[in-house]
Amino acid sequence: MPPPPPQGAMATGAAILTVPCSAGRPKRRDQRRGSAALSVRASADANTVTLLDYGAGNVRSVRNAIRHLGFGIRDVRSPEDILAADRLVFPGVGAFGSAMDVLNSTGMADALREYIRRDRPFLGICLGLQLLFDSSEENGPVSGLGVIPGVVRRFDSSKGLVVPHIGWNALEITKDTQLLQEVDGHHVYFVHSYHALPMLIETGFHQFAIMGEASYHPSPWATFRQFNFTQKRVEVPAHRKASKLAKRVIACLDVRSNDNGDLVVTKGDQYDVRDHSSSKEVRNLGKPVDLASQYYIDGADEVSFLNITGFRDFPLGDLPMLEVLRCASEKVFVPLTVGGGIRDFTDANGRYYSSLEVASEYFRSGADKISIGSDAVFAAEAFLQTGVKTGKSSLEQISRVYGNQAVVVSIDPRRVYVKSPEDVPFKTVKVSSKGPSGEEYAWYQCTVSGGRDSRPIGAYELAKAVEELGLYNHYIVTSSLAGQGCGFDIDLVKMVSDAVTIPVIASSGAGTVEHFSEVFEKTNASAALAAGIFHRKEVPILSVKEHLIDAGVEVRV
Ligand code: 1PR
Repeated sequence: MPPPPPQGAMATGAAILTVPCSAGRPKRRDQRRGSAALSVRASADANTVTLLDYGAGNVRSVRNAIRHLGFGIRDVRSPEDILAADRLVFPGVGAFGSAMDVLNSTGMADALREYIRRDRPFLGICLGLQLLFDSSEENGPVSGLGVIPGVVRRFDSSKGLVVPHIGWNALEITKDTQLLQEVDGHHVYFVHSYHALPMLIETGFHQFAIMGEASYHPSPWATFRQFNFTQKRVEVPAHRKASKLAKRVIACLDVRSNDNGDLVVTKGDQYDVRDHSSSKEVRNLGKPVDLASQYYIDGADEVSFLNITGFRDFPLGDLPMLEVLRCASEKVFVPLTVGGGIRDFTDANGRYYSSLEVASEYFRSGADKISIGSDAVFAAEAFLQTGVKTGKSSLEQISRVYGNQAVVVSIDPRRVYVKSPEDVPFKTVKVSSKGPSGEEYAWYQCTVSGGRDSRPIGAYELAKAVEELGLYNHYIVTSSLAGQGCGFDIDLVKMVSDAVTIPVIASSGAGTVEHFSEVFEKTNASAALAAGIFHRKEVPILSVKEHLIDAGVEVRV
């Protein structure tokens, strides 16, 4: 498997503590001393990296990166495995509180403190960095491992900052470090709502680096290559100038079985995926893994899979779909989002599966984020009726365990024209082109089950409700213009992206490169998603990016 190019580097949140040092160590509270009861086993093989994967998310691409560098992987099964490690990688995934619960209940928290106290090579990625701090505000305050004095705070969105900070951004490197050698000057991927604030005290470690905070990045190849699990130092000039957060171009693959039972990428014309010819076959636009890999090579900033029959079939029964995800995660080194059918489910044998179990299987199979459509509508409706946050909706359950940055809400509304805003109890917009009877206004009615059923809630009300539920994630705003090629629904995307501080992905309707610059110029969308235009090879992703650069929109190239 060829290594991905450096511009695909996805390394933004790591702490490295290496090289034994006895001087200058700060006084530590008792909990920082580690457990005397833990024994030390013989050292692990020098060609082996020990991986602390506590099962909360996708570390599949981290495994791929380590193997690519020629190392074997030893999984941590017990606290003793941590103490026996020659080099430890901790790709923390999920929410702070649940990760600390697992570390405390398994005795791994003490082992980690002890391992770091001994200044053994340690690479903490994202949450694996945050957990080293004293505490986090995430669902808390929650106490952390207390290795690094300081706290983990949520970004302040009150001044219009879009939170979570998601996407490809440049780094401002303020300290020489070999680790950032290959990513310097390139965009790297961030997904985080929280940032670590270390107290400025002597840490007692010779090499101590923090690269970004709290972000998740499934394939930190370039950083891994530089970490390379050795002590070699290379001087890198500091103080590089950072660029803006890049606008993203996302390729979306609607996946389902065709009539022969093969999983294919298809494309609906306003949700209708069957050919208009007499055969009425499901449109087959290619194989999911092949297309996803091609889009990654072509420069897609993210790839989304939608299991579009998931709303009626049980997604965990769809083993080929899970296999697609596994294979794609070995070839696609940008974030993978998967949606379709995430909800509570009882199978024919009466076995109950929570939406969390369904999502967990997607994460285990390689997803970095999951997207929820229908179930988010029901959760928002229930919340608006009762005003009560039950904590039981799929959104809340999954966010609690995997972190709210891992959950995307997919809004699938249809435009309903009205003569006046007073005609409906929903937020309306003055539309840029009038309705069939000259109507000047429209509201956007949410649908479920792949556009089949309309619900008594608008896209604006859904977006606000999800935000109030405290789910600071991400919206994909699809529209009934899907597959039309006549441009994004600017009125809809503007309405939603002006209403919330959560990043919005504009989806549906792209037919030319100009449609991409238009949506970024006229709305606050952070990303634009398209399907048909890429599947039908009408416009390559690179042409979209070149056009955006010419139009003055910053993108990752
Ligand atoms: O409701 O949580 O089970 O999620 C189901 C998901 O599957 C939803 O996001 C829903 O939009 C999607 N879905 C279900 N049926 C279809 C269908 O087409 N028959 N896809 C469908 C509709 C269209 C997008 C499309 C973009 C870009 N969504 O997936 O890729 O609109 O299209 P374009 O660039 O070609 O215009 P749940």
